[in-house]
Amino acid sequence: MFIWSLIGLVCFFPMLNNFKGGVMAFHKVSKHLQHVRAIQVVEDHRTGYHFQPKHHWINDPNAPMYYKGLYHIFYQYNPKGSVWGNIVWAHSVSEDLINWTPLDPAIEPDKPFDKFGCWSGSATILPNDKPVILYTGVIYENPEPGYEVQNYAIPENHSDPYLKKWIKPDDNPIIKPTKENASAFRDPTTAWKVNGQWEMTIGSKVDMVGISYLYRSPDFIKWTLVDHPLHQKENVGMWECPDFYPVSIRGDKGLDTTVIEGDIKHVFKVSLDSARYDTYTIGKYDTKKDRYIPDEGMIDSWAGLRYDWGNFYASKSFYDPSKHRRIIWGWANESSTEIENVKKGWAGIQLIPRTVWLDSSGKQLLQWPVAELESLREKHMKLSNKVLKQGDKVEVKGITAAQADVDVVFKFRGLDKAEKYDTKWDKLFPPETLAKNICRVMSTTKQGGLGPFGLLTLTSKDFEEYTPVFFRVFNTQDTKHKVLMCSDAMPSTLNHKEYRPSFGGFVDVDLSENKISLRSLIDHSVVESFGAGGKTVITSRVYPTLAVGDKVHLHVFNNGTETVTVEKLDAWSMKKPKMN
Ligand code: DQQ
Repeated sequence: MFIWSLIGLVCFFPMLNNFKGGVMAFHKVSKHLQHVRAIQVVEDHRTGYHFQPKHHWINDPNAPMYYKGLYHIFYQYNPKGSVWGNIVWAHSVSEDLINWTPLDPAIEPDKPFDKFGCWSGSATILPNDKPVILYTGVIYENPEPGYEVQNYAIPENHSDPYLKKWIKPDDNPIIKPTKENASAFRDPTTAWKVNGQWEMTIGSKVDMVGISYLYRSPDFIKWTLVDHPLHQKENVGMWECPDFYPVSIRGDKGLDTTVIEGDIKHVFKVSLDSARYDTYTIGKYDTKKDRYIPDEGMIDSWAGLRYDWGNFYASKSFYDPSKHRRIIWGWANESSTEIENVKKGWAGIQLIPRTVWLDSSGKQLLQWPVAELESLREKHMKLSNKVLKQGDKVEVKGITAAQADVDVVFKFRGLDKAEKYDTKWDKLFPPETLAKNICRVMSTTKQGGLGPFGLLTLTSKDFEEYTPVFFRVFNTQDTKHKVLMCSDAMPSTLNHKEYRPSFGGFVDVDLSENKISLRSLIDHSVVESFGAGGKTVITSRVYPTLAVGDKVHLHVFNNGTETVTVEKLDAWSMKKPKMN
């Protein structure tokens, strides 16, 4: 016991320094724990319907694709322990993105060109239905994090819809780094075709300049570095897991990566290693200059748009031709300590896959959980026209509140009571953490005007623990109103050693109908919330001590002087799918 506490202390304090944008900095390398196999799987905070293997550590989703009637997801996995290390490409398949069957790992570090790591990458489906995976291999460990090259892998048998066996041909590596970026050169994207050649991009940096190198190939095997990057940006640090794809400007249908012209815009997403979140811009792919150019007004920096304002990283999208949609997968790390992860025998989940499309404003993306998730809904409770005065909390009874899907529309009489936006916040907090800092200082217990109102998820009986997801509307001088959405882990657990960030994001929503919607996917230690139809999304990981299993409650609440009405609330218990 004493030894565990000692290790806990030693590991916990340095870890706090690693929290920058909210989640942990580049995979912490804890060699002494990498081979500590799970002796048990602690169920308390394990998710019921999110993607998880049976045990051990997972991180980035890799090469998602749809092939011969099956969805494939590969992911970074440590088969030997519950911290990052010994990474292989684990592999699962599904008919519906919800029920998953595990297969043997597809790519393992057993060749000179990936001996020290099989890191992230993507799939491209070449003509005649031929998938190819591009991934990063680490070939020396020194200096850390290693010397990174790009490899390819192909299926042994194209007629096998499970794509069980992958071959790593001996002409790998197909791309080597330059001297400048040998240890910051990873995560190749899905390729597209331009001017008769294949192109793809790889994440990198030089000093603090984030770079997305562009590579070109006539045959997918011989790749040459193009003399300019697809995109680059100073003062942002390493760009991991870039993603580059077209979105339609007419409606919500997804597009294959090979679509490069027409009524489209392009999305360029990177995972910011130094800040630990996924940020994107919307812009134009100039096929003549062969460059990506963000639209005017896009913030191309740490303060830019995010898929998710909470615990969400290393995402990857793919085009699903069977339903004409683009889907993104994202990883949510634990925010518990490594020692806790080792003790519980597992770490990391993939969030529910989200359909993604361009908002009609053209200024941001919208995201929504894939429709197939609704097949897990069972017991259904409803509320309608429930009036919430300041201080009211109303319990949503009769469902499994620890494993639920809740969809609610709040209505109010007007915006007159919205409290004044305090401009000193703009001076106090940098733009990239402005929203989350306001959420921290203006928590649910701070009475407001219009808001805070929303959901109290994962609540213990007497409110010792709760994870609130809520809105606050502010009156500002220049724009009409600022809508803030928060997901606050601060009161989520009595275990104050846990990391409990108050995540937040602004919502660019039209309130002229005096309504706003919120959907939360609640699953034991994760709350994924979609504000205003998917305009702002926030994921929190939390570890309650009392609000566990059947002791969990769910409430709607209002702590603003303006009365708020729950116009309509639907809440469902969620079934457990077949999960690996
Ligand atoms: N995780 C992988 C890297 C990637 C990072 C290694 C992002 O390829 O850059 O597990 O989480």
